[in-house]
Amino acid sequence: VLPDTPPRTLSDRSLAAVADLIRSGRAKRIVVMTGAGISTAAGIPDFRSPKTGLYHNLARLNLPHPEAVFDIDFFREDPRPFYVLAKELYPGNFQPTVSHAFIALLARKGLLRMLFTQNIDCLERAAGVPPELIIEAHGSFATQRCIECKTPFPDDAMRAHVERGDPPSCPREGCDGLVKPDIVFFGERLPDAFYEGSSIAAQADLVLVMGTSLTVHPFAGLPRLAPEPVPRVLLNRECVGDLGTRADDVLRLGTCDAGVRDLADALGWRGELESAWEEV
Ligand code: CNA
Repeated sequence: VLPDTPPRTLSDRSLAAVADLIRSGRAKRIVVMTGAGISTAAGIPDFRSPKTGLYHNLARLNLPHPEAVFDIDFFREDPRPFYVLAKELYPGNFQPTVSHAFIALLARKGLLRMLFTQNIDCLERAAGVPPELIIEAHGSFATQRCIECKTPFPDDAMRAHVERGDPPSCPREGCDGLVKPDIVFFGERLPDAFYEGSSIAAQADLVLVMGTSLTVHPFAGLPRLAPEPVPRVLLNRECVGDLGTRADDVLRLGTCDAGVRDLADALGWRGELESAWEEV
């Protein structure tokens, strides 16, 4: 449904108007919501893009269905496909994109209220977004523990196991549970930080949604928490969620990187953005 009323906060539904809002100081609690699409340019496939998506490529792992790689019951039966994937996605193998650098720049300028990410690649931290401004809604590879007794497992040993594609088991005597990185599998509860932090989305004065299909709940409900007429900007290949239905929504369809560069141009930050990205 397209809005039939003019925008109330923005002068028009354009990135230039969004840039004016930021430059005038009327948007200084920016909430960013991201997904796999901000990392595809780094070489990490997303889930759902046809042909290049992770689900498409998981066929070679002999899974009953692609989502099984993130299914806790399947993991108990056979953790090896997950460890094949973990080796591919493990932090350190990839460099942040200019989209990650843009979020870090917002933080450096004191304009980032919070980044909610569904990604598990830790590229936000690598780009320099301060950890206290990141809510990793689906967890990350940063820590790991036994799936049965929850005993933590050391980082350096984990890295070695992942390198070898060899699922570790619990270091505690008497427990032979499997060890899994603290990333959220299907059916698992999201980290407390997500539930505790989601009210922050309601305090945003500008929302940026980037590189997500907004199909995984409860994350998919976050953009709706921003009250009207808070502007919501979508930088994505396709239209997603209810973005575009409100009078102050701005859609910039295309790659996230092209979108943030356009926004940086409109803000007069382009040189600063490119040099920040080069320094990452
Ligand atoms: P998704 O469902 O695969 O959707 C990705 C979205 O991004 C789609 O709408 C694409 O059209 C769009 N897209 C892809 N590339 C670009 C690009 N370069 N520029 C603009 N848009 C692009 O991924 P979601 O994140 O929405 O799904 C949630 C899952 C995916 C989360 O649980 C993640 O943990 C999981 N995931 C994470 C990673 C990662 O950490 N990098 C990789 C793959 C999957």
